[in-house]
Amino acid sequence: MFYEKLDQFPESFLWGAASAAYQVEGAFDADGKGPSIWDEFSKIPGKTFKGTNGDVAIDHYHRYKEDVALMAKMGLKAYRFSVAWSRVIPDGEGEINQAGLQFYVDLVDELIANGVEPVLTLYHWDLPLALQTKYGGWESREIIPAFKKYCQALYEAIGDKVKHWITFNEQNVFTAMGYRWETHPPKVSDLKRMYQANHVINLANAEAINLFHDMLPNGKIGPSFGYGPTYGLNARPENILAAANSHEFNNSWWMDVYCKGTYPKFMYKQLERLGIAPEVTPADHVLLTSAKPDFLGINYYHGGTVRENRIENTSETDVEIKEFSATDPYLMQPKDEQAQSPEIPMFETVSNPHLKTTEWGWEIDPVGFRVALREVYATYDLPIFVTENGLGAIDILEEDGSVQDDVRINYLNEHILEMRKAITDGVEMIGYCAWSFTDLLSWLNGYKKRYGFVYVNRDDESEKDLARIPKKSFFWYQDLIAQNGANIN
Ligand code: BGP
Repeated sequence: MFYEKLDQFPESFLWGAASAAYQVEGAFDADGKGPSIWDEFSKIPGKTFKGTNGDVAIDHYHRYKEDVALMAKMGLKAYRFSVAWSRVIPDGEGEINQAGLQFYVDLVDELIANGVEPVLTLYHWDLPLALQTKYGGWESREIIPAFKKYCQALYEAIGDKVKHWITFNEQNVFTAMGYRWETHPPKVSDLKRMYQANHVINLANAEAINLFHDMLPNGKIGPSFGYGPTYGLNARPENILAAANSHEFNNSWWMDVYCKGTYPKFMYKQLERLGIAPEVTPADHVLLTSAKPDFLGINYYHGGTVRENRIENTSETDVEIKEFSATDPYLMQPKDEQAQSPEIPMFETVSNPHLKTTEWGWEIDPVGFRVALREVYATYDLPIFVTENGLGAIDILEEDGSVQDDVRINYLNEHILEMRKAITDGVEMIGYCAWSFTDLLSWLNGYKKRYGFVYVNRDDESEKDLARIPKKSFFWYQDLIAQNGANIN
């Protein structure tokens, strides 16, 4: 679709940036906080890049006022952050730790006082360790009342001060990494258990949404999903069918449950055939269909390209097959002993010959962003909040104290332009949070892979002085916000 002139961004559009508790806060045992599964996992030798962890991270817990002051200076309209469950309820289900809860109340107040709208994520992967030990984490339904209690504590303490709430961050990613690929806690490699845990999370998500609507009828709540469009390698009908399979496998498996309360049929039947489908009781069905999100959070990094499954495909052999990558949470490709995987008969993931990649091998696909926004809006008819999008890169602090991150500026510019086109197409959007505001800990890539508008002076070996230094992209985004994106053409 070509336009002579693009629509303006809505006046109320929330230009934001995002983070997650474990990646920024540090203070891992301060003021009564209990351990999370990440506090334990990151200490296991060989599990994270150079053994990095979030013990100190960028010490946002102690420096949040300085960080919020920088947000205000930038003119940021929204800041998405997550709450560490074990800071609020150290063992996940017992007494509330008032000091931990107070940190988030103070953060929210500080943001509001500085004209920045807080956007709160309830769960960004740092499950209280006690719940993992006691119940086996998300594999047990016994965790659901604990999650509800935690949500209730936040709904009560923060209430209408936060308008947009996120339930789960990238359920597709943390279940795959944690229960299939063993690259996140609880380091399980078992598909049946993965789909079971995923189902329990769906139930917890539905409970959290229903409770929210009861307690805070003026607020908005929804999940944040790691969405990527799936392309067929070319117009071969077999490859188009493979792309449809991949779409169901990678996207609809979660999005349909969030929005319609049911699992997509072809994928469910495929899992049943393999004996790994989750058990859905009639009561589950009632719960899942009763909980409706008010908007959809979309995290966009890249999609994937597929061709006909490797069992039937005999004609196309000259393309590059995607290798399994332990640090790319999206569209991983099973091989060897993982070959008994449900996607083997469905599709095969290949490199896209039209796309360049980042230093970490992630495809750069701004048009895919527009495709994603349109697909989601056309299918589910809910407003979209982009809750993550950004470029991980190695940034250099120059001798003159500047960081010339033009590569990031180009990346964001191209993606925001496609978002503007999607709005012109007719997609209803609430806002856009770049990942991330400051540099922060990458789960598996330490402090080397940076995303922020603000450089943080630390590396994998040393905390240095943790100084905050605005990068060139900081001033670029500041200018963009001041013009409400009118300069992005
Ligand atoms: C998303 C996560 C974020 C963040 C981002 C970048 O999947 O929700 O928490 O980590 O990816 O990922 P990475 O740090 O692996 O490059």
